[in-house]
Amino acid sequence: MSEAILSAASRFALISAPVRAEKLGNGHINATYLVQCEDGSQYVLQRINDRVFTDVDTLMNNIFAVTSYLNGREPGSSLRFVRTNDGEKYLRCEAGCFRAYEYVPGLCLEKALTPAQLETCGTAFGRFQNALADFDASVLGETIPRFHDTENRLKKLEEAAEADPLGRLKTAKAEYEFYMERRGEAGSMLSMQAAGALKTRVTHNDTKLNNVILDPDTLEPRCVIDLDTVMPGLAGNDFGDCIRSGATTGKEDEPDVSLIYVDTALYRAFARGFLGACGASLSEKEIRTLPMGAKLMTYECGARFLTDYLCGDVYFHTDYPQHNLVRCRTQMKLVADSENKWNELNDIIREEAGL
Ligand code: GN1
Ligand code: MG
Repeated sequence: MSEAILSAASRFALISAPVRAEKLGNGHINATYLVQCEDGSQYVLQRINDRVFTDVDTLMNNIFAVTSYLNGREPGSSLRFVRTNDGEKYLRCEAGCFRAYEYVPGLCLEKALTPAQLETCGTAFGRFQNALADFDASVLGETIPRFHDTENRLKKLEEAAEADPLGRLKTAKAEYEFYMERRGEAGSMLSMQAAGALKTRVTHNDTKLNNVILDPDTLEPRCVIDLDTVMPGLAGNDFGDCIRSGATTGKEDEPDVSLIYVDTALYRAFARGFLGACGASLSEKEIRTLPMGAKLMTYECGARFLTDYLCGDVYFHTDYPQHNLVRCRTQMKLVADSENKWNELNDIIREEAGL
C-alpha cells in the first residue's frame, strides 16, 4: 500500500519528493497518511471515501472555499491544501481519490484527560463557527444530504431492521427498542429551525474531539480538521457532537458500558470554551437548546452505528464484527445518563451562559 500512497503523493505539488508514508489518526471514514518528504517537510495525504462522499468535486470545492476564506481572515488558522501537479483540487487515480494538505503538528485527543483540554476544544469549535459567520453559505454544496436529520436517520434504522440482511437484529433487539422508544424527540431541533426559532449557520457538523489539533505545550487550539461536512447547520449540533465524544468517562468503543457516563466537569469545561468563543453571537434560544443538541447528536450517532451493524458494517471502519454494536451501546448509555442528569446539564449551560 505504501508504494501506492507514495505514488499518489508524488502527483501533488509538494515542496520536495515524498519518501515515506505512515498511517495517521483514527477517522472512521477516510484513510489518512502522514507523508515525509526528502527535505523534511510533512504533508497529510487522504484517500477520500467516495462511497460516503459520492460527489468529490462538490466536497473539494467546499473545502477549498472554506479553508481559503479562513486563511484569508487569519493566515494559518485553517488547513492549507495543496493542488495536484495538474492544478486540480484532488487526484483521481486507480488507487482512489486523494487530497493533500500541509501537516499541522500537535495533539489530537482521543479522550480528554483534563477539563482544561476540553475547554480548549470548545474554544476551537466556537471560534470556527464564529469565523464563518459571514461566509456565503450559498457557495457550499450539501456533501451528505440530511446529515443531521435525526428523524430520517431513525427511518433508515427502521428500514435496516426490516430488511435485516444479515439476520443480526436478533442480537440487537434491546438496542433497537431503545432507539425506537425515543423517536418522538428526534425532530425537535429541526422543527424549531423550520419555524425560524433557530438560526441556520455554517457549521462543522463533525465536531468529534479528535477533530481539533492542540498545541501540546500551551494547549491553545491550532486548527480544526476534517472539514468534509462543513455545511449549513445548527450551533447545537456542533456543541453536541463534541460533548458526545469528549465529555464522557470512556471511549466511543468501550465494551464495558458500566464505565461510561456523562462527565459533568468535562461538560462544563467544553460549554465554557464554546460559549466564550461564540460570545454574544448565540441567541438565548440557541443556548437553551445546547443540552438537547448534545443528547440528539449522541442518540443519532448511536442509531447510525446500530444501522451500520444491521447493514453489515458498510459505512464506518470497523475492527471486528461487533464493533458497531459496541459503539451503539456506549451512545445509549450516554443518552440514558443525560436523561438522568437532565436538570444538572441544563443548569450547567444556564450558569456558564449567565442566564
Ligand atoms: C465519523 O470521520 P470521523 O471519524 O471524524 C462520521 C461522524 C460520526 C463519527 C463517529 C462523515 O467521523 O458523523 O459522528 O464518525 N463522519 C461522517 O465516530 O459520517
Ligand atoms: Mg475525523
